[in-house]
Amino acid sequence: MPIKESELIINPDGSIYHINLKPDDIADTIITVGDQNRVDRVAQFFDEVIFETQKREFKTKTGYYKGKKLTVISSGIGTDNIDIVINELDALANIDFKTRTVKEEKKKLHFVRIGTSGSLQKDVPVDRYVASSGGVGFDGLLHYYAQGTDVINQEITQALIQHLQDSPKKAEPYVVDASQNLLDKFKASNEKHLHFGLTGTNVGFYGPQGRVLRLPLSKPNFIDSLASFSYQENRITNLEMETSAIYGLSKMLGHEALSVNAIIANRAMGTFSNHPKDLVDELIQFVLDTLTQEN
Ligand code: R1P
Repeated sequence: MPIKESELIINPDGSIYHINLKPDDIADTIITVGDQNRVDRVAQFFDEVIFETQKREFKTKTGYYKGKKLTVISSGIGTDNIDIVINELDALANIDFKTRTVKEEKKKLHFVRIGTSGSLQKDVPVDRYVASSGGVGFDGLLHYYAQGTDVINQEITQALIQHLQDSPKKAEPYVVDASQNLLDKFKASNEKHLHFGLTGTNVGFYGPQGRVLRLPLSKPNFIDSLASFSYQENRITNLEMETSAIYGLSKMLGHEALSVNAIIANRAMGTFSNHPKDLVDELIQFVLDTLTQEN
């Protein structure tokens, strides 16, 4: 049965609804960034850019870095945008737009998020990087998909639920592991500024990440409880707003994903980086070189 026009929305020029891309516009390795200006900061390192477009916050450039074809796309902020970006990129790779049917042979995409994030741990200071061994989602996204429960790391999820006795309503967490292949590649880099840990993802920047400006929190201890969680060698190192959804959707769709974040704030110390832009540029260069490294 063809997928209905209301579900798979194709623009008159043959591109998919929100991200405005056609199947041939993307590489198999796709870098996602939150900030649309970061697309240019990634593409400045490319040897050549062969395609670019933008619609809303979704800006894309495809090109070559050291002979490897890469796409970089901005998602904007939040897991709601990630639902759009990952589903639409997968559709470009795995749905035949002419027949509106899922292709027999599936293509595996490799997603690498280059983001910014706040550390929860004193020993993961600002100006370091964290590669997420898992995404800890408080965003609820995976609960809407039938395969959600299949891709969740139940052991860590249950340990975390037990640990978080008093968390905000409707914030039942889920934990999804990173792609082991990509994680191993980054471990092999032996980069001294790179830490590994679970990354918490939540639906807001202020209350949901325990920040108070004028509005008090319903559960003031929530962030401290995240910081004090440990299960075997796992602990939550940092918080941001996309990783859990990227990991969950990628796993359900058969893709690989890794999220690497520049630590620009340390919540435990109350500090913020003096040079966040340079830090992100250094992280971009590191990620590009690691992705093009032969094993
Ligand atoms: C919040 O300031 C935004 O920055 C972080 C958060 O996840 C959120 O998207 O990541 P990016 O710098 O990739 O956008």
